[in-house]
Amino acid sequence: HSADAFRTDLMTITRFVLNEQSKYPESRGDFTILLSHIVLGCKFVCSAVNKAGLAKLIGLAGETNVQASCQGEEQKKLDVLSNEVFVKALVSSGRTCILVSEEDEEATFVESSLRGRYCVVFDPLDGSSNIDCGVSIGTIFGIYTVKDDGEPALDDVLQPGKNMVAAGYCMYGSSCTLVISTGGGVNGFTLDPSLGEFILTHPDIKIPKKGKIYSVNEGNAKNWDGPTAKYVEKCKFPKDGSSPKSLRYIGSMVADVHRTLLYGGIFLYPADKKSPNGKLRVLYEVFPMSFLMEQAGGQAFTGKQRALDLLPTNIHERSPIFLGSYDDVEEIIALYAAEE
Ligand code: AHM
Ligand code: MG
Repeated sequence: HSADAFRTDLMTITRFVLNEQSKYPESRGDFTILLSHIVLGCKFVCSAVNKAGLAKLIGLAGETNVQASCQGEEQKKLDVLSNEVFVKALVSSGRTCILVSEEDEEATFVESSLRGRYCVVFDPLDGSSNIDCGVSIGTIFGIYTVKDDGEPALDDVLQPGKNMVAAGYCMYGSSCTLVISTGGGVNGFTLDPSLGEFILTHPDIKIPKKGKIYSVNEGNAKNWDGPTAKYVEKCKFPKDGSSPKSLRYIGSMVADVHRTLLYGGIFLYPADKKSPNGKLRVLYEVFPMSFLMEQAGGQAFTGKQRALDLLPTNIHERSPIFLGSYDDVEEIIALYAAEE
């Protein structure tokens, strides 16, 4: 009967979140409104990404730039466009007060007439190196509530990841998939383009306890620290009689994390001699993905501590990150502990 139920009783993301929020008697629907504005941003970016390959044909990038570095222009446009759409959608929701975007140097403080209780940190279009060849890219977001009723300040977004009230990503891939957690597990929704609605397709996602895949940019191996190098060596030449792991690396965090969540395994963006803090940004990359991993039963570790315990001091701060299946991350934790 369940197949039938799915076809005629569609669980849209709005309906799902309304159901969840109704468990809290004090809920005023603010979160649902905020989320519907995030969803609008995702739908817009999805449609823009899908048209990007046709840009020359339909004149999306503008006629003036056709000869020169048309590709570069389009790419820049898509990043900037996505950011503008998200910022405007979030501000106009009337539910936000501080926005931090990977695209903007400074945080945006929402003017008082439109101000709400939520702070949103986001990367509007992550995986920029993959745009021009049609490989999956995504949006990542995390949501905090302001600490108190005082004047909003940067401190309201410089909170540890464990304080997030929700986190998620939208992947623009072979289908458009939105994965979100509000702290009670992880759920995945797929955009039905004919309806323009995200429908629940991946209820209560749990990451396998142990996986068979590792995901890392091995081109950086020469500069890795001891534990990272030892771990990857173990993946390739296990000494306990188990089979070697497979390597999968897309270079889009959203796509690599999405596969890790569904299939299990580990995603690494470690520190190296050139970048002692790794590459990925704490607020809008490391925290949301770590939040989702923990909610799905996995772990996220920085090389020093549980990722969600980190207290950021700068909105664009970076951190090394190891996340994925519980047992796989446990191994890397042990290797770092042995270092000390
Ligand atoms: P970006 O914000 O410039 O797109 O960089 C972030 C991306 C992540 O999506 C991905 O995990 C990582 O950079 C890949 O980096 P690298 O090319 O160094 O392997
Ligand atoms: Mg990014």
